[in-house]
Parts: sequence; C-alpha cells; structure tokens
Amino acid sequence: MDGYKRAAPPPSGMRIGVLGAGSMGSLFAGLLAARETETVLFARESDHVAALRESGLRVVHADGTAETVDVPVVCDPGAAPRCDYVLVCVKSYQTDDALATWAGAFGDAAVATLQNGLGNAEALAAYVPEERVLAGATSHGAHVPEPGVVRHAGRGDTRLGSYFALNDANVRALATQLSLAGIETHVVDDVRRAIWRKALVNVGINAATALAGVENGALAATAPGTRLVRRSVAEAARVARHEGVDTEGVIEETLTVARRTASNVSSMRQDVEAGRETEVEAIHGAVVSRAEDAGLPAPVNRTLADLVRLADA
Ligand code: KPL
Repeated sequence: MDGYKRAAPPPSGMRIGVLGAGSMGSLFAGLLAARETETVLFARESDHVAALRESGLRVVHADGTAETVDVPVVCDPGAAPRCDYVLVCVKSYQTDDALATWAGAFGDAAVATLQNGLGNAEALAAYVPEERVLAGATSHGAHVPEPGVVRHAGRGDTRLGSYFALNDANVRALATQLSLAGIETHVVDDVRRAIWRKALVNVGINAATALAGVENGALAATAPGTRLVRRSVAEAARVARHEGVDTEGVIEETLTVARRTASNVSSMRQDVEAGRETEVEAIHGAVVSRAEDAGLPAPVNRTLADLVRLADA
C-alpha cells in the first residue's frame, strides 16, 4: 500500500484525501490527522514525503506548541484508498499535472479546491464531474521550514461552497469536519465572491512581499507597503466589480490579513526565494487577462506580474 497504514475506523467515518504535500497540504493533512480524521496525503516522492514516512509530520501550531502526527502518504495512484472528500492543495500551476495523475483514483469523492488565485475550479472540472467540484478559499499561512515539519504561521479562515452545481450536503459535511479539526470553515452561498476576494488579498500581499523580500506585516506597517496594497487591490477590484463581485471593504480586509499574518512569509515570497515557479499567473496574470477582456486598465498588476515573472525566470 505504498506507505499507507490503515488506521482504526475514524470517529467520523469519513476519509479525507489531501492532494499535495506543500505547506497548505501538509498543514491541512496534519491538522485533520491530529484530530483523528482518517486522512491520507497524495503526493509525489520528495525529501519531505520521505521524512513523513520515517518520523511522521511535525506540526508547529500557530501558538508555538508542536506535535508529531502520523500522516499516511500515498505516492502511487494505484494504491490510493477510497476517499469521501479530496482537498486539492497543489499550486495552481500544478493542477493539470496533478489531476491528470490522480483524478482516476478519486472514485466518487467530492473534490474541493482551496488553491490561490482565479480559475482553479474550472481547471478541476476538466477532470472531475462538475457536480462533485467544491471550491473555496483559505487565508491560513503555513510553511515547511525543513523536511518533515510544517509551521502554521498565521491563523486565517476558510470559506467553502458549491461551484457549478448545488452540493449542500457535501459542502456542509466537509466544512464541519474541517472545523472539528480546528480549520474553522464557513459555508458560503456565493463562493465565487469568496474566491475573488481572497484573490484580491493575494493581489495586495503576494507580489509586493515577494519582490521586496518582506514579511506580510510590513505592508500594513509602512506607508509604501500600504500604498502598494491600496493601488494594486483597488485596480483589481474594478475588474472584480465588472464581473459582478461586491468588493466593499476589500482593501481594509487585505491590510487586516497582512497584520494577522504579520510574521508570515507569503507563499509567493517562499516560492521566489526557493527558486520555484510562482502562482503569479493565477493571481496577477488572471486579473490582467480579465481586465483586458473587460477593456479595463491594469498597469499596476501588469507591472507586478512582469516583475515576478522576471524574478522567476
Ligand atoms: O494566502 C496567502 C499566501 O501567502 O499565499 C496569505 C493569506 C497572503 C498569507 O501569507
């Protein structure tokens, strides 16, 4: 079974798969497994995965306490156990590759994307029937400081809803299970709005922190940081409004997230510093292309996108 150890029957009777062993996937899998939800991590082989098999996952909680959790990892889709739900936590640019490999192993599970950026549910629907696609957004901060360890760097919240077809029972069941694991999850009727608003937060925080090499808190604590947030988010919010999304208060919300995750290294900064591909296309790139479609200007987002692409090259 490729390292997968069958645990005792779970109290909830529910098994949740987590696709992707990056920071968010490791955090969610660790928190779920720690609260006795039967959890399985679907991932590629890596030093981190080898460390999880060897000694379990060390979860450093946001309050500084830590625990080691046994998180079963499966790297071979042929060995995947049946899941009721799968959380897609791979980077937005990895969705196609990951789903092409794994979707066949998900059976009739409802599959939820909590990835950063715009267009993820649409990408998922190329592999999973629309009635089983759930979507949402999460503003937790996490990073993997060394193989086998995930640090919960900032508590956030998670919103979940149906995307293409009404799927209330699945949305509620998954949200309840996540909340029981300490990942407080709100069921929302308008998940497109939640995804857009989270993307706007990422527009304000991710490129600026990656390019300036600062922690999230610097954006709210300095005048240039706050100006950058205001300009980039206001510009992208016009595009969101053009798509019918209410953006009231989103600049203040972005600054609040920057304060709440003050010591966090944003995911884009982590990627740039590690020399990995970034999610710039799903965030600023998506805003620029939707602005073009709408005939709206987007010079700030276009410039931020090109600077990140340059840093990425
Ligand atoms: O989503 C994030 C990210 O880093 O991608 C935030 C909420 C900005 C936390 O760092």
